[in-house]
Amino acid sequence: MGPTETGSGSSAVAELAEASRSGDRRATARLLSLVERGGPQADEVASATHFHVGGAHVVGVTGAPGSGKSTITNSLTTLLAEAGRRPAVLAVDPSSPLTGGAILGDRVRMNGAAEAGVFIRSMATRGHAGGLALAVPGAVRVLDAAGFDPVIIETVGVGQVEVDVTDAADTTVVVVAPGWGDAVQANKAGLLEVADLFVVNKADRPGADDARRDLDLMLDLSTITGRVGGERPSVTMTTATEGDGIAELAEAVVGHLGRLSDGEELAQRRERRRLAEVRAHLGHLLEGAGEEVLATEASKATNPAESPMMVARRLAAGLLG
Ligand SMILES: Nc1nc2c(ncn2[C@@H]2O[C@H](COP(=O)(O)OP(=O)(O)OP(=O)(O)O)[C@@H](O)[C@H]2O)c(=O)[nH]1
Ligand SMILES: [Mg+2]
Repeated sequence: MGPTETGSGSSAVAELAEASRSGDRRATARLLSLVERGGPQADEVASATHFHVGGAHVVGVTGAPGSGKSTITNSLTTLLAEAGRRPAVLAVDPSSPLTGGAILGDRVRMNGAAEAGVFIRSMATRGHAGGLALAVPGAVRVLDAAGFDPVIIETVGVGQVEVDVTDAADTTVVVVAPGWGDAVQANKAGLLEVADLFVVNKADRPGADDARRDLDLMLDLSTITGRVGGERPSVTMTTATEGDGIAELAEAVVGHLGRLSDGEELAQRRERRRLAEVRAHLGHLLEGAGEEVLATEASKATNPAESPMMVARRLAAGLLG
């Protein structure tokens, strides 16, 4: 921990936040480290960045392991950077411990984007106090306040996690590839419900057309009609390694934000996002308070004269009263 981090507390964080806003990428990286660690300093970062968010377009990219999310994110953000945007990438790895830091594969896959000036950060969230639900919105806020737009969150679709990430994004892109991660798998993983846009990647591989057909069929048959006023999610075919289809994907992503902004949908989604974050904080605070009460009243909690439920009720009433 550097001197500015341990020094005068919130003013040091405020200084970092100001430096980050004026384009100091090292300051941004340090703020992200504080968010990643969690605890009181993460709260300070939240306070220092909250009023400076500029409403970056937050795009979640999720899908099965190896489907090509990083390669797509690399090409997409390179394209956007070359078009004058200031993209940032948050590669979230829910399975690695905190000390994991940079994810090597992602780094290699995103070399091009880094060269084009895209800000790239890997974040491991296993062991994070409060978990993904707290760390991701905090990190997105830092990047938004630093002036990055869009902010792309890449997450491996390993279960509940990608649904949590959906909570943090304006636009959710689900990547499927021929073979594992095809439409049926995506359906099983609940990804059909969270997708605003689909990408069938590895279009150069045999089976890509089948994957697209399956996906189209499933989208047509399903009662799920997408989330923008009943809009059916579009399907873009890409060969990310060649950059094929990436311009169409960029158009679809930008177009989706446009449609969200036309109506109430964007505001509603952001309200839901805020609510989800408040809920996560509330849960975390209550959990912490509960542990504290238990630590001091453990003897009462183990008293067999009361049922565990009764003890919990009584302790909760004390907490909330
Ligand atoms: N043939 C082909 N291979 C691709 C394509 N896109 C990505 N790949 C390859 O697929 C492998 C996985 O790509 P990644 O971009 O790392 O996939 P990912 O979804 O980010 O993977 P995880 O983050 O590990 O879940 C790499 O070897 C890529 O080079 C494509 O369009 N065609
Ligand atoms: Mg990846």
